[in-house]
Amino acid sequence: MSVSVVGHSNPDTDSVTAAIAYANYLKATGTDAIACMQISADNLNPESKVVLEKFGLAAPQTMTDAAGKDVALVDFSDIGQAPANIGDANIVAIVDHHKIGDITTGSPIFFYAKPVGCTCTVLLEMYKNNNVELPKDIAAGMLCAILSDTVNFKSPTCTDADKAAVAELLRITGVTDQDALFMEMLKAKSSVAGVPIRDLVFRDYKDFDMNGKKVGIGQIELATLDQVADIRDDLYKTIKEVKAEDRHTVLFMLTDVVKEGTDLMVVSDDPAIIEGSFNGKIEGQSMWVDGMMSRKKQTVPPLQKAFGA
Ligand SMILES: [Mn+2]
Repeated sequence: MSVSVVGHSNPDTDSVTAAIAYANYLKATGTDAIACMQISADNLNPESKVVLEKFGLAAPQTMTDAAGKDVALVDFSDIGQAPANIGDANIVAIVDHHKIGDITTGSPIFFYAKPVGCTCTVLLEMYKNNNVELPKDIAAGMLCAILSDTVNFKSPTCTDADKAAVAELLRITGVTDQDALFMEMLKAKSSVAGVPIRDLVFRDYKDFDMNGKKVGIGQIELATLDQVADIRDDLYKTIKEVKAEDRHTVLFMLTDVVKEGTDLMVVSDDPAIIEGSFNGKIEGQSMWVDGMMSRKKQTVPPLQKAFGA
């Protein structure tokens, strides 16, 4: 049985290209493998679509049920992000760059994780350490994944290892303009044209329990805030509705990747606690937070502290 290599649910470019890159690695080292993802190709996010098309990579095969399969996980190790029936699968390997999740195994497996910005950075190291030939098209996919996960090196999750991996992948692929490639991906990713407002709010959204208060935080990354100028009022109206459902606070991060900051839309029972968390003043619908790029690293921790969670 070949190994199905699969990334997390609602896959991003790292989960898609890491599945392709690790499946190729396994095949090159004598284990039959297939790249998979938990959605159909039609439902790929716009950024990954552009990446696959641009470099002529085939979309991974759809796999939503892991029962009875040999599987390798990339870019996650949480049951909640796994295909259905992961408990009835035979997990043979995990390659990741997140905190260790709640997946357990009945026997020893290959487990390789590093605190770097992207799974593809870890995979490149594996290719190099084991002298496995890396095809140009797959290298290009890996390059895009690192630029995406690290927001072109601007995310605080980016490490020197990610930068070194990008330098190496630029050399392998012959891509000369890293910033232009990133902007092309960013424009695809941040395109809001024709997207229903509620879908936009929930495209990258998480609820958090902060000391018993439900706090929702959504984020979209933009090449410029002008992209949402026409829909700001509709966005605000929608997050007010989401807040009214049962939440203490809803924040919506309009992150300007070029200016490296976030226009933070705020609807809260206690706006002062939000202002205090980020040392700013809400003017109208939002407050500008200079340098805020990462929900995980920069938005959630100060809030948790302020809420006493
Ligand atoms: Mn990742």
